[in-house]
Amino acid sequence: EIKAFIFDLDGVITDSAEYHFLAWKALSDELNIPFTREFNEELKGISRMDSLEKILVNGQMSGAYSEKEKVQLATRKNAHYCTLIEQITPQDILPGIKELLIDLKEHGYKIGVASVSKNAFTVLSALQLNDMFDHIVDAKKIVNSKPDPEIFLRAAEYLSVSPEDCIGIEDAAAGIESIKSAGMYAVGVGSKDILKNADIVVESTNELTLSMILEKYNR
Ligand code: B16
Ligand code: MG
Repeated sequence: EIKAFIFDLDGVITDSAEYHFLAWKALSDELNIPFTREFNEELKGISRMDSLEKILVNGQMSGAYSEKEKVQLATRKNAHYCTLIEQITPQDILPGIKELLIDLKEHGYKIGVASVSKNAFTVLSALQLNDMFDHIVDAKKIVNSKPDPEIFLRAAEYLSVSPEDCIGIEDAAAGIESIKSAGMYAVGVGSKDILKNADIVVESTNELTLSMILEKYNR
């Protein structure tokens, strides 16, 4: 019996995924490394340092920087990202999300956030959504980023529900993997081709309603 809903942040609650893209794109341009939207898909749900490594490997530049330099590059990307997210206001909550959260609360479901972003608290504060969640997992305490199930399992633990009673909502392939390996029901937002392993996929967040999700779940 479903007792909790666990949300990804970037790309599900707000489109901060776009700001991650812009910040990585700017860094890649500086380093003369190709960076496309298609490649960016592979970075969704991946931690900051792992993302940088993927970008460098893709540009055959991984050997060109020391560990210390890599940390500096990632810090530079983050500084740019932090400037970009200063623009975020409650108007940037993706369509249907606020309504869904209110509906979940009214029906007594627990609500969690499982974002590997170390900026998740800042983004949720800017959206004025912090109060809606029973628990926001602190990414700083997570060892393995998605697709590892760690962050979704941790969220369930904090919400005191077992994983099989949770529904996870994600926009990234790595995130869907994470939800499925945690033993939860996975709702994908985005393209069916990318989110192949989700139990259900919707194209846009405004299709996410409690009744639709439960209906599909109970089918
Ligand atoms: P930060 P999510 C993830 O957030 C993003 O999808 C991913 O693109 C980003 O690199 C990662 O957070 C780390 O973010 O650099 O802010 O710590 O999708 O799990 O909400
Ligand atoms: Mg995401």
